Amino acid sequence: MRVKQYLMWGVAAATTALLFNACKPKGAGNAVSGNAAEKAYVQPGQHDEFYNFVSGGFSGQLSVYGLPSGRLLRVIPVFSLDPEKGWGFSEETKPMLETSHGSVPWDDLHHVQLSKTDGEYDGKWVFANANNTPRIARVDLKTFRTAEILELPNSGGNHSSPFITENTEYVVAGTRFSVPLDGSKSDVPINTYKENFKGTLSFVSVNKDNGEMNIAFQIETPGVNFDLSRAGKGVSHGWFFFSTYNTEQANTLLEVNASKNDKDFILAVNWKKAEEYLKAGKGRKMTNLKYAHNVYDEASHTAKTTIKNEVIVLNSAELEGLCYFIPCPKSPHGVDVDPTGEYIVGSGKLAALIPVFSFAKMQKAIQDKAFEGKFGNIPVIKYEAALHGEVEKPGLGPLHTEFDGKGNAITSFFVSSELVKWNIKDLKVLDRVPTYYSVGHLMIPGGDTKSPDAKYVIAYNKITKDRFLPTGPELAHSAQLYDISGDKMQLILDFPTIGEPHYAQAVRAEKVKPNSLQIYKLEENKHPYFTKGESEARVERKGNKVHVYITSIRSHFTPDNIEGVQLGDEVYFHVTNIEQDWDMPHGFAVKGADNGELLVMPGETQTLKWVPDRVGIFPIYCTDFCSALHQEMSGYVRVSPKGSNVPISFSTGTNQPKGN
Ligand code: CUK
Ligand code: CUA
Repeated sequence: MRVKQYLMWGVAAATTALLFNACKPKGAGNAVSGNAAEKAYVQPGQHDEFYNFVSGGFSGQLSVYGLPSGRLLRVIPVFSLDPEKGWGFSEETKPMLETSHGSVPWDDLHHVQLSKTDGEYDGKWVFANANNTPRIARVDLKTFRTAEILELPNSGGNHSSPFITENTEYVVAGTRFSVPLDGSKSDVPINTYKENFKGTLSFVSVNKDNGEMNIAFQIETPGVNFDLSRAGKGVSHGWFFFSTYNTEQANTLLEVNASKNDKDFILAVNWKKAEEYLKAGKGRKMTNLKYAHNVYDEASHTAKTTIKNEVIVLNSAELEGLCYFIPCPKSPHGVDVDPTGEYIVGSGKLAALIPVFSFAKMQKAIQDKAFEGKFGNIPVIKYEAALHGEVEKPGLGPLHTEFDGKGNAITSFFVSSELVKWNIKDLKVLDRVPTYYSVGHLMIPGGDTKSPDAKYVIAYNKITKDRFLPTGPELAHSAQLYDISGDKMQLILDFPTIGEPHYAQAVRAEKVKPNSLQIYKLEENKHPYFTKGESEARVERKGNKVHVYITSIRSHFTPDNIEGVQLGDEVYFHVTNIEQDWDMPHGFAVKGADNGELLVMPGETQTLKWVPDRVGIFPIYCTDFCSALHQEMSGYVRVSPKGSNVPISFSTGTNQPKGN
């Protein structure tokens, strides 16, 4: 959630507003003790212990930091254009930003999930959500590039997403806003929320070998807002848990109207049961939908968009045993499952306690039919029947919980600006540290796996204020690294982040490092406009389209003199970087291209489309400092009037063009 605004709605909302105004923690200073620098210090030339994948929030991107140093290693473009990588500017990457609404150049990314095998990170992929125009992305950790983006139909916003099961069987997404399902019946008065608005949970299957995503099924639920979710694990494998708010089903002034109920719900979904119902043909097929599936093909270095039309929907109101509600005080945000899978922690933003539910007790309650009623025809389990216990007076405004694998949980508190460590069994508070300021998500490396790496916890804060040198009205958000290897949490490092960090995950470097790709092999390049070597470089006219098969290598382009282009032409520079050396990209730019530039990796082919708008000589050059003679890596394109008799010609290092 974006919690930077402090809206005061007057007396009616005074309590809510008060609760949501963050307060500066007591004793806010630098609060760092003697040996802290040593703990976060990674010597120049040495590698970090962990890769930290951090959501970029409203930047729509994902960034990668080393831990414990806090070094920024890379920004991975996902849902937004990124000039640094040419993402969305090359013809090959443009389809990745396509949706059923057309090209969407900027979205809002909140949650990251590393792929898992047997409940542990396997280092293959990172999944991330587009919050606004509902989509899930898969980033390939061989290349640190977005490999696939799947749009979700029947969704009004994709916040409770993506969260994954223990073996990456499913990547799961709950709609933030309930809306009428897509289709002809969606034009209804807004104040008919209660009758017409529905929630959906999308279960997206992931191909084990190539990662390809596909919507296996959706579950239709009563209209509520889904906020966050987690898969069960260990004993609770086969279940999924979603936090909800707005069980009041309000459609206006949610700040007040969705904060009335004393308890909202955690929705427990038996997805193994869903699979049975699906097999038994209990789903209804919805056709006439429209959603985009974008896949980046590594062999051709090219993305393709396919528009899909169908999903199968299971109705939670009709299928017995599929869904259960557990009451949870009050407007829960995070719902988090401990490493054993037995304990489910709900963090009610407006609650003065943290309820911890027991999976075993929940199962027993279902068996005993210990229900207090129904909501949208889904049984509501009695609160006490599923409750393991409550953490009393832990802090104000609990948001998210991670686990240390030693029987403890750490919860972030937005309002009281602190991290609080407590014991899962006896629910006693053990330690608390201030955050600077107003922490949102927190993260322990492996904190949602079966065996967390309890060395560090990071607070991803919403407000920075005086922590860094001022940079005008907007400050970089701050992340804070705490050592948790001892009994007491100890702050050891602040570092700025890209955009607004929400969730993040970290994995041991050894799980990712060995598979990291260094070059694209030229002999495996299947791009249709690939140029194998300089002898094949050429310029071809096809009607008003001019295709330039151009190569780059230190420190020249072939060809570098091009004539015969005319006004009215569309020029496609298909740049193949024929280097086969690690870390040797070349850039490409042509004056006046309204479309941006290119950055091309060794062995890769990327295309810049250019429509010249005037007659003249246009320089081209390499934008990435690649050698001592990088400034010499340039050339010229001549543009003549339409209908001119200047023939297509091209050359490098000679003034007797081959093309004549
Ligand atoms: S949300 Cu950001 S602080 Cu969008 Cu996961 Cu809780
Ligand atoms: Cu190639 Cu600079």
